[in-house]
Amino acid sequence: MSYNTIEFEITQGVAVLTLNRPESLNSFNTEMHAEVRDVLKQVRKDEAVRCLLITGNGRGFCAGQDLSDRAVDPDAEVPNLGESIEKNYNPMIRAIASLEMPVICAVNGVAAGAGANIALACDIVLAAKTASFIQAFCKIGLIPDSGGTWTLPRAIGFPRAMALSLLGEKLSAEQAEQWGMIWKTYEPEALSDAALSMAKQLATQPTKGLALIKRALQSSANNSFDEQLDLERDLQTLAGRTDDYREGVSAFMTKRPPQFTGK
Ligand code: T3D
Repeated sequence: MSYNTIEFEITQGVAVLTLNRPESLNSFNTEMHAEVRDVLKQVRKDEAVRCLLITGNGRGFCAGQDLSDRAVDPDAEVPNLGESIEKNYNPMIRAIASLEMPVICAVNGVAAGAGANIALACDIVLAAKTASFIQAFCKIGLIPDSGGTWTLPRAIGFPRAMALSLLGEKLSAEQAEQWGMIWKTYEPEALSDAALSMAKQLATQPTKGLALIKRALQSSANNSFDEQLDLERDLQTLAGRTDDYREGVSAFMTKRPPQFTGK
């Protein structure tokens, strides 16, 4: 299927989704929402895909909602933003967070509004040293969405999350790395290769086990210590039944590199 607002390809077990509306810093219009939704469904269904990489074309990663899609005429009907969140943003964020494989985000430039929080919904965030993150919502009278009020305080702590959300200040990628909000920064020209090489490497790993790690860590935010111990027991039971666990142990015992199938 061909797309107008994104690029999508699958190579060596890696699905690469590139936001492609560079003239508006890859902000989301209705068409882009539909195309991203379609791709996320495909990735979920396709057993050959074992890692998803999300990035953007041009000088921005994503500037959130395309504001030119919103009524500016004072006489026009006010859009129901809750409906837009329910229909577009929440399903996208849930789809990314619950994908049973690692999701890497390569933030190639500014990530503002929902764009910043889409990155935070991914499992590993890499960024160009020149990139930045802006909780831009407050500048137009909105609140951070796309999971930002959940992910941001957990990533960098309440005081920093509150100040960034109330001030809408630009956070440089290097500062975000120092704060532990993202994994690593790269020289801009090195980002794409580094992200793809990490994605390809992850796509050769025990995908089911990685998905269970993701679930365990995500659940830890709401569980008590006791509940988390029980969850670890249950998820380890599942991990121990995978082909890749048997392969991992067998490869270790026979001193050969493992050949994981993701099953
Ligand atoms: O509405 C709902 O459905 C609810 C959900 C909301 C989710 C949200 O994401 S709300 C937040 C929306 N996003 C923003 O408020 C960010 C708006 N953009 C900016 O503040 C700035 O563009 C940036 C700080 C991101 C980058 O600034 P700068 O100076 O590097 O670039 P620029 O010149 O502002 O933008 C370049 C072009 O992209 C420009 O177009 P032009 O003048 O060259 O034709 C600009 O209008 C366009 N652009 C940037 N962001 C958006 C956009 N066009 C439409 N929507 C945008 N969000």
